[in-house]
Amino acid sequence: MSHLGKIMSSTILLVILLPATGYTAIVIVPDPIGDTFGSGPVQHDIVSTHVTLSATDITFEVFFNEMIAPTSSSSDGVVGYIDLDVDRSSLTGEISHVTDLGNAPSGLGIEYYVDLLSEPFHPGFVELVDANTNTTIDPALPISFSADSFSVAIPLSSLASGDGQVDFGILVGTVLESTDQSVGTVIPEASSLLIWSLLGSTILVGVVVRKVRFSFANRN
Ligand SMILES: [Ca+2]
Ligand SMILES: [Ca+2]
Repeated sequence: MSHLGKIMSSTILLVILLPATGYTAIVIVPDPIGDTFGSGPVQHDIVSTHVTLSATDITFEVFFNEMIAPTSSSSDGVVGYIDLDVDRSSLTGEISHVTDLGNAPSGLGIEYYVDLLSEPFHPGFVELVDANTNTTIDPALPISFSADSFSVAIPLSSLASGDGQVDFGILVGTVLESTDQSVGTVIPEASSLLIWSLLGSTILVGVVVRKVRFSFANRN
């Protein structure tokens, strides 16, 4: 498939749709190709992360530069974490997996994470974990795989903030090592050029394209 993230390298695209009830925000966070930092023969390389926020769920779809598979069906399958900083404060929550196991600090203080390492224990499902207590609060979030992506939907009712406006970090790799990471947010910053409207049935009302730069300094 074609990745919008490939086309729009180094940009974030935010599209706001306003249906008659509720809303949907789609955030696309591109990631450079060839920026993996592992040393093994298989380097899972994130191309982009698409986050869809609806009235009931926040869905993460992560696209790769190569064919992938779940770890339940391949020894080279994708493992990793989706880190969630639901109050958007690094002062609360726990250190993120991106900071702990990646190649650059995330600046996140995470309250929850999705654990892809749990997928082999119940193929097709992953666990949502409370980062503060390290206890599983949802043992069966469905995860779907395409040839080059995976997708997980998290019910907002499972998160303390409930609005789904979060900072997030994606850390991926193999069972041997971490290989790539990406960090983003699902709400626009104050400086963003957001055109906002409260018109009725589903209308495209705003597009924000904001230049971003990612830094991947090696850990010491
Ligand atoms: Ca990448
Ligand atoms: Ca936090």
